[in-house]
Amino acid sequence: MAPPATVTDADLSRFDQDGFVVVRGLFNPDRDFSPVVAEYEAVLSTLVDNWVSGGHLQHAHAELPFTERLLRTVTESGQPYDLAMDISLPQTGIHTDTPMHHGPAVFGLLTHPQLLDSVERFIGPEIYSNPVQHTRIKLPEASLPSAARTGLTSRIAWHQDQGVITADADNCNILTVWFPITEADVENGCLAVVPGSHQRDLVTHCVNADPLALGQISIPAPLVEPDQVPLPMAPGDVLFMSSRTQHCGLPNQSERIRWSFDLRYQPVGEPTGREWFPGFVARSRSNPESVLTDPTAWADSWNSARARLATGNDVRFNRWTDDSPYCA
Ligand SMILES: O=C(O)CCC(=O)C(=O)O
Ligand SMILES: [Fe+2]
Repeated sequence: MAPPATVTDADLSRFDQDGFVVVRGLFNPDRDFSPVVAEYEAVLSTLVDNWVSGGHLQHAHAELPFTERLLRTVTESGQPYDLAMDISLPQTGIHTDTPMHHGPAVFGLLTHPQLLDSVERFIGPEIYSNPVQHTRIKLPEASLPSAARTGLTSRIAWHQDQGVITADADNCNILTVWFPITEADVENGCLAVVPGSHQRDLVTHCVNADPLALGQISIPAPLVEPDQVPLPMAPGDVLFMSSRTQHCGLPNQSERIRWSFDLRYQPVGEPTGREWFPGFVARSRSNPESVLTDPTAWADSWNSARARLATGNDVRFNRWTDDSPYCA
């Protein structure tokens, strides 16, 4: 068997130069993703039970594997599923019962020792798990019911991750870590990036630059740099990306599901750009007792955040006001 992949010095130089690097075969998909898939099977079963009992769906399709079952039950019910599977909360409209998912298998991914070894190569040994972390399970756009169409389930317009956090974290070293659970290719909507764009500043983002991107905060077309490169990736591969690298998620024009996680890590002690959401210390040599190892405590931290945010205290995630001429 091949030795497990690691981040090499050449990978780090490429990251400095291009603003991203893909490390192939970092996860062992069978070993590392099976518990995650099993956890999401259970989440989907609960959703399906509710859709059936609510009269939205006739057949539970319990015999199908996860991705096929999701595709069938969502297209037949027309129901949204994204928040019930996502990690982070949405930016607005949080209620006491806003769906979210914080299961032990997802916590296991966030704290996966080999993933943290790799992250350590980029940001050092004091590692904080930033609460901007999502799973995006994208149906073919042609089959996606309109009620289920959100930024988590469809294409993602061009942006820099720095543009979607608050400005207090502008000088923080936040590393985006993106990896597919299913194959991700040009047809089903892999990421595309602009190599070297991280060497420039944050550019203007608008709230409604791209009508196909549902009010996502994104870079208006004239400010997206032309050298755009798609990044097909296989399960096991991991993309490490700077928060200033221009990137987008291509539309899923296939008949297959495209499922990925995007996580973020930064050195302990810096602002996260989402101060209302809970992060945690994932690794620390200087203060090992501060490391969170209990998935239940992690889930509890999100439960508390949701309860707090549901009281309606206004939080402001969006730094953009659309007053640039580019946003007209
Ligand atoms: O998965 C996608 O389509 C977009 C993900 C993204 O923008 C990110 O990981 O920062
Ligand atoms: Fe992004």
